[in-house]
Amino acid sequence: MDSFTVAILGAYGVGKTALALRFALNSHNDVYSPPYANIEEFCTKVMVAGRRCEVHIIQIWGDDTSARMRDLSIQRAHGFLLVYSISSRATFNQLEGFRQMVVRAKGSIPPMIVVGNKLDEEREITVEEAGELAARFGCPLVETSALTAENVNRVFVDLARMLRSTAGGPEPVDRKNKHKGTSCVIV
Ligand SMILES: Nc1nc2c(ncn2[C@@H]2O[C@H](COP(=O)(O)OP(=O)(O)OP(=O)(O)O)[C@@H](O)[C@H]2O)c(=O)[nH]1
Ligand SMILES: [Mg+2]
Repeated sequence: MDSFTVAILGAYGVGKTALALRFALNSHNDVYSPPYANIEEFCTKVMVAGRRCEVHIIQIWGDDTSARMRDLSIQRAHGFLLVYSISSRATFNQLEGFRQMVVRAKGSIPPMIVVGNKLDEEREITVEEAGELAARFGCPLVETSALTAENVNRVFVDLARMLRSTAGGPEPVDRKNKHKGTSCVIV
């Protein structure tokens, strides 16, 4: 069975824990390490394209005081969700820094998805603006609501699918091309 570690990064309060819990508690998924024990880190299993896949979820903050722990967590993750809140420009502005943090710690550009959470709230960041940033990052954009569950399952399944298709290993930094054909998934 495929097994991936997914790290959720984003500013304080964007909904990292809410997204992880919403995904894990989705009735279609099978949480075998209960999130109640440690809501910052747990495993769930999910069907991806008809095959079972184990997803290990970790959450990461931008806290300077634990930079070393943070980098170690990033290093053991395979794929990344870079989360902001569509109702908070301050959280959107921090995405670039989170992406740099990942690329620096990994030494490569791993599969990532930009996630605009709190889709149920009043919008401060347009889809176009976020789409431009995601295109610059060379990764998809998906807007979600952990409150209503909209697109939450999809964002994890999409990432798992990306990880499966790049299972040969991440692209090295020196071969990166930030402007290569970007797929921008906007819902
Ligand atoms: N309206 C709305 N509220 C949300 C959504 N996702 C999370 N929240 C709320 O936002 C607040 C923060 O959510 P958390 O999941 O704790 O955010 P976090 O990113 O884990 O926060 P930290 O761990 O403190 O950095 C909580 O009050 C959540 O209920 C969403 O999609 N819509
Ligand atoms: Mg949290």
